[in-house]
Amino acid sequence: MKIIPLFSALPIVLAASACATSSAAPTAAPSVSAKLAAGDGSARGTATVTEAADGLHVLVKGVGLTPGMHGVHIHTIGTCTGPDFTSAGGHWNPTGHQHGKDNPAGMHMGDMPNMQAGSDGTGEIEYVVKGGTISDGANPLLDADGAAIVIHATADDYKSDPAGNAGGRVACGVLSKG
Ligand SMILES: [Cu+2]
Repeated sequence: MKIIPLFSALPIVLAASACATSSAAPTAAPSVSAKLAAGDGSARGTATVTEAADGLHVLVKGVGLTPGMHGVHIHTIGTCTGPDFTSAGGHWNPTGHQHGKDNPAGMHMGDMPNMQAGSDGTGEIEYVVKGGTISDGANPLLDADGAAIVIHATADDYKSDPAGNAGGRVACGVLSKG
């Protein structure tokens, strides 16, 4: 009777060690992340950008936001100086288009869907920037001056050049590796 627990435990140990070995082997996909903050330095969430075959997979999680819709973009300079965050420049636009998916002359590569913040101040968007790369290719996200994620006070109308009439910049985070 005492030997049965030993035999039943053995396959679990073997399976666990095989798992640990295989998960360490593949190279991780290139990714960068940002901690978002308001002009007064308080936390406003996080962003991660992971490169895949179809482009950049962007996940932005907001906290402490005013309930309602907020424009969210990738801005072209990785500098977040409060309180207005104009230091982050305009939208990431390596292809030289106007703003917005509903603009016939659009859109910027940094244009993304609005985030709906709930009554608890949290919201989330997931979006794929098709054809985007982090460090490789002709138009990498992290060029010499980097890039930032910005959340705006109000909704992006998806067509007004250059910034969708989305109001002030209420949160900013510099994208960086690790
Ligand atoms: Cu913006």
